Amino acid sequence: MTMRDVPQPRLRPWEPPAYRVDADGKVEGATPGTPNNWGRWGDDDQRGTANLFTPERVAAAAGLVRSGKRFSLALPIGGLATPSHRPPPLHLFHHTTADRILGDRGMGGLQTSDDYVVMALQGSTQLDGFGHVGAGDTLYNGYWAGLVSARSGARRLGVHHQAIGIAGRGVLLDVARRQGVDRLAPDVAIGPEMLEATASAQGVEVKAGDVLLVRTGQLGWWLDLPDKGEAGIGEPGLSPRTVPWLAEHDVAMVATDTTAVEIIPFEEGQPALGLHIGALRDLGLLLGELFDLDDLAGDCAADGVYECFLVATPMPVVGGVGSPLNPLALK
Ligand code: UVW
Repeated sequence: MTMRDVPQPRLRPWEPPAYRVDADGKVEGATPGTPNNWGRWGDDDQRGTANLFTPERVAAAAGLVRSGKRFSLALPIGGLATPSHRPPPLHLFHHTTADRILGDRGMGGLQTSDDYVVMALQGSTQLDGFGHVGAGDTLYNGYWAGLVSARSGARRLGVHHQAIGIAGRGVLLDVARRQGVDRLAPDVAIGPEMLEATASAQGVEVKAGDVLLVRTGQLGWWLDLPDKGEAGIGEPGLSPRTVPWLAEHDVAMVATDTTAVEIIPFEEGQPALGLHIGALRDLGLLLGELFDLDDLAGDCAADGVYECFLVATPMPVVGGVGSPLNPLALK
């Protein structure tokens, strides 16, 4: 008896890259796409558009809180199926009060419980860190994509650099409602003109340092689907054509109620992951995914106020390339 043959993994020819990486982890001579923010906050900047959350803007945004209403824009971690191509979170317990009741005398019989969560940091409502997506072997600010390794994590641009948090003026752009639908069809690519039209219909101006919350209705639709198998893989989202518009308005973050911010499958004629590359790599623009915007949107439609104080604290995972978030919108 012999063991069955296992097919050999496919191999491709490989040549060492034709560039050098300097002692700061930068690819020498690397050029970003246009527009970009490389060097804007210093050659060693690792926080990107989070620099736009200036003390003045944070204080002004805090002043938007009038009624004291609070909305969590997070999905529950566990308990519900979540639309992600990543495995669901694993919630494990080390010991529990039930163990004690059943006779385990550990910890002197004290009735305590401890638990763990094992999850993809990109698997729920989350922030994309700058180590998450690169192109042409480069990341934001010219850092080398080779700095993110399985052994060390992101040796530059780790998500822990965002630990002081996301805090600023949140602006909801309810594109679905503006289009008169519960959910945008999966083939709808949101371009700059749609963002502009939504903002003007809502009577809200997008300003520098804002967190844009773009609602497509996709997440609520997916959560209500009795048979998730019918969902398919397509979802509406931003077109890479919005990147110059986002740069021009100098927004600090864009978050959507979809898994990828950008339209999936990618828009015809646009590069794969073009929005991610233009935002994360070129602009150092924070991206938020799977934000649950429905309750906030209902409230904004009712009172006609589409701005809020938006606060979210990324977990300081050293060298992480993303972080789960529990964003709070305060009105
Ligand atoms: C990828 O899967 C590359 O991106 P995201 O999880 O940000 O949609």
